[in-house]
Amino acid sequence: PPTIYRKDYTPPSYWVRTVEMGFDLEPSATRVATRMTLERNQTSNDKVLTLYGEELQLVQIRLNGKVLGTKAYQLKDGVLRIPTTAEQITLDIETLLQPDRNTSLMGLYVSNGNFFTQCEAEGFRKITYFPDRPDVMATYKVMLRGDKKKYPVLLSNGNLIEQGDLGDGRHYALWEDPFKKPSYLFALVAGQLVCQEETIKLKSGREALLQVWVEEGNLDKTQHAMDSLINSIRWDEERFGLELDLDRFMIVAVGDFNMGAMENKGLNIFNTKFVLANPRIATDVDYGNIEAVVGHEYFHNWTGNRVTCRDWFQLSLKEGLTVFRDQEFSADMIGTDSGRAVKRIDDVRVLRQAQFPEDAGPMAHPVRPDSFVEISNFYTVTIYEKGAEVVRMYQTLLGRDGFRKGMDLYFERHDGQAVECDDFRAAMSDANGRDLTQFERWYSQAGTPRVVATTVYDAVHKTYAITLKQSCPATPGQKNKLPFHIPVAVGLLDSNGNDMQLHLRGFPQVQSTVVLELMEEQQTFVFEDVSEEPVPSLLRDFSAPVNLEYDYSDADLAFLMAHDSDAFNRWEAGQRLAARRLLALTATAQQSGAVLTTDPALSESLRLTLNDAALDPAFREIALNLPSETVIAEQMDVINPQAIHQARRFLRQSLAQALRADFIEAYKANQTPGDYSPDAASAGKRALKNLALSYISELDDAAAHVMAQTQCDGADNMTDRVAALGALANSTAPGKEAALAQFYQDFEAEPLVVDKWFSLQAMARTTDVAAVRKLMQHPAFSLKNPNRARSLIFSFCNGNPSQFHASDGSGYAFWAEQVIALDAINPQVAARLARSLDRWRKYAPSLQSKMQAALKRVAQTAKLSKDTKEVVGKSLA
Ligand code: B3K
Ligand code: ZN
Repeated sequence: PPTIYRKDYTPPSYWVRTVEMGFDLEPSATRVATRMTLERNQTSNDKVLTLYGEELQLVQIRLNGKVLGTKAYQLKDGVLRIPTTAEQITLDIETLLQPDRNTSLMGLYVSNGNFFTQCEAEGFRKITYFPDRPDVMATYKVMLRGDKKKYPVLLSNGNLIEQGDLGDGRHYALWEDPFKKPSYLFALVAGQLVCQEETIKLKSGREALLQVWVEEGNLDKTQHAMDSLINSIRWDEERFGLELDLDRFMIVAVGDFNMGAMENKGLNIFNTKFVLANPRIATDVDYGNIEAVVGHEYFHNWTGNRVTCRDWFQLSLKEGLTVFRDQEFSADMIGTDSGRAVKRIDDVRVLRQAQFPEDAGPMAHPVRPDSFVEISNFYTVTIYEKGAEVVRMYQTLLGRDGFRKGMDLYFERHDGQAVECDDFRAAMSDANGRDLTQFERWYSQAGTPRVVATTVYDAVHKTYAITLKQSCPATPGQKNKLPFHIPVAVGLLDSNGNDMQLHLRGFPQVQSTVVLELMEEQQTFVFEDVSEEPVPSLLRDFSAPVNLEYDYSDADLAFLMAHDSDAFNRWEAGQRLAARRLLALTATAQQSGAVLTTDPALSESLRLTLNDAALDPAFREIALNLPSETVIAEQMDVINPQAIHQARRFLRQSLAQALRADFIEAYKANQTPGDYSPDAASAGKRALKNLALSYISELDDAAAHVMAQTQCDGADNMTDRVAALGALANSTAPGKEAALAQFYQDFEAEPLVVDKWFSLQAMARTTDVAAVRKLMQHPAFSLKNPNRARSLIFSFCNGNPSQFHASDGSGYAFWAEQVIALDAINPQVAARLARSLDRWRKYAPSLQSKMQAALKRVAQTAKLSKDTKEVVGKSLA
């Protein structure tokens, strides 16, 4: 398959002005009639109109009313070329689709008897031939026709203009979207659905109808999504002055979906996982995710839809920005400073857990990639999460008001346009009179920068010098990197643990946190009037997506853990201390016959945090969580998954022993009696309580078993139930099998909970490949449903490293089998799973060779999708 390059971008030869579509919905044969009016792009010299189509049965093409014979166009490899230079064209295209056989879940497909679409990035071409590229924007009018009993609800983008009966049991609905949009934002939904609705008044006084559509029987699970939508609308009005531009905004939940959700104009389509919630089936984390994803898709209405991407290389223009917006939204919804910090820590954890490894592996790519084979493979943590960090850095550099000015200018300049990441940077720069030329490198250079800090205190002159030195590892196709523009937020703690007032040489302002701008390879920043040697608090609030190294002593870290006014760095200090300990234990565990030993200093520091009533429970929970096996793995030259697992388990067990009484106390003190509420304070208490349970359960003794069993039996909400079941699943408790069976029986009818049941078993310590294979035999398992495949297979391959990396290579053989099986069903899902062996070169040679063999086995499979081919090809390269 060909590689597409950013440098090859050319504007389209024709603009599409209007699109009218008629759908005759039948699962096995849907007829689509499309009429588009096109206008020649005066700046183009291309004498051909180019359209794209995939897996379509072409019935007829008419140009200005005349049927086109096969000699009047060229159709090859999904590209339809019509030679023409006419100024205005009306093109009619009729296609025939088989939605019920569409298991890729791209284009038009059937899920549980209902019709849904997914068009981003290039799914519209599975519906009709079209100039399916984001810089071609048109207004759409859509006529849906179908059986009235089977498809009583007919939805598309925009406003409902007309509906009625057709006779012979069929009916129709006509929809019109007043805003011009790229084809990737087209959507239709048809089927047996019901909705919760609400009318709200927007800031301008206009009214808007909000609906959340679900299958019958799920109406008791829509309130939280509706609340989240209303909160999102209010937040965007307040924070960015952006109002909903439609009279009607719909969210529809579907059980078969490739990713989280999709921001189709006025008709967002969601994975059920990010809509359905009530205390019985959803955890606190689910509630938080639903709020974030509802917000994310809603915010796309401005950042993505009103202003969209010129080409798919600019994907982070909308995704990085919209993730930043949803992160800020979630933080504001919690409201407290400490809650904001916990949210920030959570986001950074995701970055380190998933994006840092990506940036260091064979699929590393810049936030604005230079090339791709299959764009679906580039909906990555780099585009999304690192992209959000890049947007956050503007705010760090320009301040909140400066950032807002930049946003306002961005919309003033580009509303209704398809633009580039550079346009966003220019708006930020121009609105603030700031030179952001060098900042561009965050978009063009891949890899996680490394910043090494060294300090010198001069007691005579009372100066404190911080030298920062940056570098960036080579990534595929990028050997040498130029210096980035890195905001490094810094504070200095005096010996009492208080923030010093900082006098940075050359800067008039005195503050307790200063943002140093590192622009050269190496720079020294000097603070004056520093009365004693401070402990530096570096990269506060994680002000840049870099690896910051500084030679802290254990005592420094314990001191920062106890005193730093920056909550992020309090957490960070604890993580550094724990990572240091885990790496040492891992090194020991690799020597045969070695004995692992405990570290009283670390447990004492953690005890202080655990028992510090001045800290929010949510913060204490996150601070007591040790760095994950994946995060530790990334810090090793050669990864040994079993040794890491052994070390981490040992440390958890020894903490459980040392702090048992404290954990029991925390468990008791953080009960949440009364009706369940997902608010941040209650969720934080549950999180700390369940963290205590999970530590106590590491001891795997009778008392721990009773505790977990009691909670499992008595829980009145999913958060507590699943936490207790997880503890049991990882134990040798006598009631473990019965508890698992009971859970399944109780929630058999709730697919999202059955997913949890699979996932928790997939990640349990004792679950090996054989056990996963056995679970695949369960009647509820299916490879066709992405959520289900993810819950078992992905959870095992990505979430159970010590078993997946079994020394006999059985995990890899299993992985290859599943990638191949999935690829025949759903290339996007398969290509995601294919990423699990990304880091194969970092393992010991004996494992490496087995991983390489598995990768080769996949690569050599006949009829592999280009999605999976690109991933395994790059891994092996
Ligand atoms: N924009 C969609 C992602 C579409 C992925 C297509 N493979 C969801 C989102 O980011 O909001
Ligand atoms: Zn998005």
